[in-house]
Amino acid sequence: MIQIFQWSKRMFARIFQSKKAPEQTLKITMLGARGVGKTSFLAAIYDQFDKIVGQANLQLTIPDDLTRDVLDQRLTELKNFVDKNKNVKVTDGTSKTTSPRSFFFDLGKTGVSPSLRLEFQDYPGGYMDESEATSEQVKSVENFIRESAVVLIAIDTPPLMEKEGEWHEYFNQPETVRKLFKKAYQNLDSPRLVIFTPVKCESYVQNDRDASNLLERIREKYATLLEFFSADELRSKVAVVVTPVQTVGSVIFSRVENKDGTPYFYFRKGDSADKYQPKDSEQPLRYLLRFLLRLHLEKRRVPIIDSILNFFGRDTVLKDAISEFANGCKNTGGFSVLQGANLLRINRN
Ligand SMILES: Nc1nc2c(ncn2[C@@H]2O[C@H](COP(=O)(O)OP(=O)(O)OP(=O)(O)O)[C@@H](O)[C@H]2O)c(=O)[nH]1
Ligand SMILES: [Mg+2]
Repeated sequence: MIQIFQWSKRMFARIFQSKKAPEQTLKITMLGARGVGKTSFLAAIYDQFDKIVGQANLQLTIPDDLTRDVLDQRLTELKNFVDKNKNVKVTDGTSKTTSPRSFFFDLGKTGVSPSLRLEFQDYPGGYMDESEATSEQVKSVENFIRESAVVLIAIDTPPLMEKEGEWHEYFNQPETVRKLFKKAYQNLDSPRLVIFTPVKCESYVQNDRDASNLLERIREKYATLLEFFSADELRSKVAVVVTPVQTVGSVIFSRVENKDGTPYFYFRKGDSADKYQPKDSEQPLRYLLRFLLRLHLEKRRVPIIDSILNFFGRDTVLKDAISEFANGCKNTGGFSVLQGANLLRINRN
């Protein structure tokens, strides 16, 4: 039944999707160390396409077979591993990314050719790690950051929150992240959006008190990176937001086991019948479109995305649809704008 539904969904998407590719591409980098959950987060966006389709007269489609095949496979793996197990070890069930790869999502008005291509740059997290990657690999990640108007920093949340953050550095490598930004954002000539995206965060966003603890911990454990963004040269150019995404939705952290010095994080389902059900995975998209719209409204000249901004001017229906979608950005319950609210303001008041 589910297969028939998915097949019909895909056929409808293909019928409504013309072969014409969008003229404009927005580059987005997925930043994060090995295994933090970058590729699974992209799968969660894909799974929640329906939340965007039909809403606000917008639709997201996948233009190429490779993006679809890789994300379909990842979704099947994630669903199986949630369905079959009540207790889940985090390294189970899915494969690592072995080389840099772009994932393409096309965005446009419902029923017509898409207008804007979102290119998510994914890569093996090991490329960030100076101790094991070649200097070319580290350089390639630095270039991805420099060329992208938007960077998502995926944070593996349980190591950040559990055991006073004892395993945070081991898993998330915040210092490596800071060094990469420091190099990539030298002499920055145009505004950028940085989205901290805590993933696997189900246990930490269920009530306001937990969610504000999460925000506080991010402020504390990424303090040096945040200081860098708020320094004089960057403060007016870099907007920084936090959008926690529940990338599985139905599992919560249960325990850490230390085996020969290596920590393993385990999760469990509240109820063994619970299914894979990501939540809020469209929020980073809402924020990134809000950022683009603001730049357009300000009539800023932004070298890497100038043509996109002009394009909005020619298509007011698309602009209105994006504006409606962007108005749905959450700003409570762990969602927050840490810097550069003026780069995200789209309403007159
Ligand atoms: N419990 C839980 N596990 C997750 C979640 N998202 C990803 N995982 C698991 O975390 C592991 C790493 O996820 P990936 O998405 O492959 O991580 P990555 O950042 O792409 O890793 P590399 O490709 O090696 O850089 C996988 O075994 C996933 O099954 C989540 O939301 N909850
Ligand atoms: Mg990956």
